[in-house]
Amino acid sequence: MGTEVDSKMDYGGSLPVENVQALASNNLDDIPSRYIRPELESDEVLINSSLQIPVIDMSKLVHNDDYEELAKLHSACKDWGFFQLINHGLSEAVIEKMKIDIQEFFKLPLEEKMAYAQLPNTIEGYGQAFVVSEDQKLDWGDMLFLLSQPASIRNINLWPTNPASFRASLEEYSRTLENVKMNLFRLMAKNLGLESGHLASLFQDGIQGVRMNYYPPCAQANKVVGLTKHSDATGLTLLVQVNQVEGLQINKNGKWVPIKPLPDALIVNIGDIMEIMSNGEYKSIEHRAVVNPEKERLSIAAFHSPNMKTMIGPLTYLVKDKENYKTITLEEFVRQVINSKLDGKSLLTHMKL
Ligand SMILES: O=C(O)CCC(=O)C(=O)O
Repeated sequence: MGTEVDSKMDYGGSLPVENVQALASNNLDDIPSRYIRPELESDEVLINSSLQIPVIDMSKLVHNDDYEELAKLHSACKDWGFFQLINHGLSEAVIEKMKIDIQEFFKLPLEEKMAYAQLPNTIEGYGQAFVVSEDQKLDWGDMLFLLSQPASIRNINLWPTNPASFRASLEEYSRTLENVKMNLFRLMAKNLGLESGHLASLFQDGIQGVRMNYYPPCAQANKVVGLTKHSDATGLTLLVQVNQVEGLQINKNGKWVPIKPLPDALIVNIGDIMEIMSNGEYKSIEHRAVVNPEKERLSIAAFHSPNMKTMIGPLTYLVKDKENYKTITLEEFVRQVINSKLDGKSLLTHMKL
């Protein structure tokens, strides 16, 4: 969902709410009403559909000019806003270490995890995000959100030391993801008709935040939601599903399409900032996470924003007839994101002209 900030600045945060993993461990007969989502009943989910997001092979793009694959990438960004990236260059071992360590972290007793709890009025650390009022509906999930790149913005006290390898795993994972991000921005710039380094220069030394999600099982899984429908506010998200439990769904023409992650693929999605910069040519798509009745689910989302001096608005070269979005500072944009509840694409709607 994209919540990166410059840690030196005070942007606001989320109200503290109950820990969902602890709540779920009580095997409740009645789920507290704040988690019950009656609106889910009317949603259409394409459970057995063969419809799937495109698969892009990075090895065909980085070393070779495969025009067919480049066109496929362009269409994935325009028509889907989501794709699976294979042969992305991130080593399997790096991903595996990260997956093991985050699973170990969420297994720790609550008191140990709470040593990394969000401080009041911040979004970093262990807790929940985007809770802005006492009567707001809540998600069936906890998270650990950490600013990870550039290294200078890290709040290292919030990086777990148990498991002992966690910090090294996240450091390596986050650093190598930056290469994937830069390669994608070069290719996307080419596809948009920009000079090939244009997007990469805006996102060079940009902010990366990693959100590690834990969704406990819920006996009444069809009544709760792990993560409310939203589009990611940032530029580009790179996501891995940690265990074999599926739960990510994207909104395609008003219907929910469950994503079936390929082993070793990264799931990539366009965020609001990229939609705005491309003046609407690329789309940030609403998505959500649903909960499994029997099994826990974990995912790791890495959000990428431009560097803090970047203005958020359509890139001049991409405004052909009409400018479709306002231009504001990244600081103002981030403040709006952090202090709003998740609500589909509502933030993007506010940016429309
Ligand atoms: O858990 C997932 O698969 C989706 C996570 C997500 O959308 C997010 O963290 O913003």
